[in-house]
Amino acid sequence: MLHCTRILNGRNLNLLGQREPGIHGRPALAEIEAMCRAAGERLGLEIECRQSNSEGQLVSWVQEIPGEFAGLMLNAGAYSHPSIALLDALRALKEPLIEVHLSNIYQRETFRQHSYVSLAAKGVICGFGPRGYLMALDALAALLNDAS
Ligand code: CA2
Repeated sequence: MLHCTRILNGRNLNLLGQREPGIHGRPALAEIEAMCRAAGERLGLEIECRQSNSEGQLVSWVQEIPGEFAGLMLNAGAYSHPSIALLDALRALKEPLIEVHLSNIYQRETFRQHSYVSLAAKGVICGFGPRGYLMALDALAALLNDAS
């Protein structure tokens, strides 16, 4: 069974690969998305990837999940830490959400060590760089297969 899965990347993740490779890794977002699509084929997930720097746009894309997608993987970037709007949208979902961060947010500034997204997530993967996206897809595929 093919499960449609949305991958959302938030604020500044379009800059990946351009600066700070020590924190976020070297690959550009397009390369990470390509890795995810390839992994999706192996895992029975049809992947759709989107990125926005706008909180409202991310909220709208989350609101489109019911009826269209089986699950969501989200790296909201800096919106993870302050966005109650995003949390409210995520809490309305019945579909599983996996939160991903490239960096280990618990080793960074205290303001990054709290994520509102986590309150709505089935699980969180952080600190493994781009590989974390693949780990999250693996987890999502297992959850969706268990449920079907
Ligand atoms: O570790 C993560 O994945 C983060 O979500 C990345 C965000 C950061 O604000 C979160 O606290 C943790 C930053 C996204 C990318 O930022 C860049 C900025 C300049 C150059 C390259 C990437």
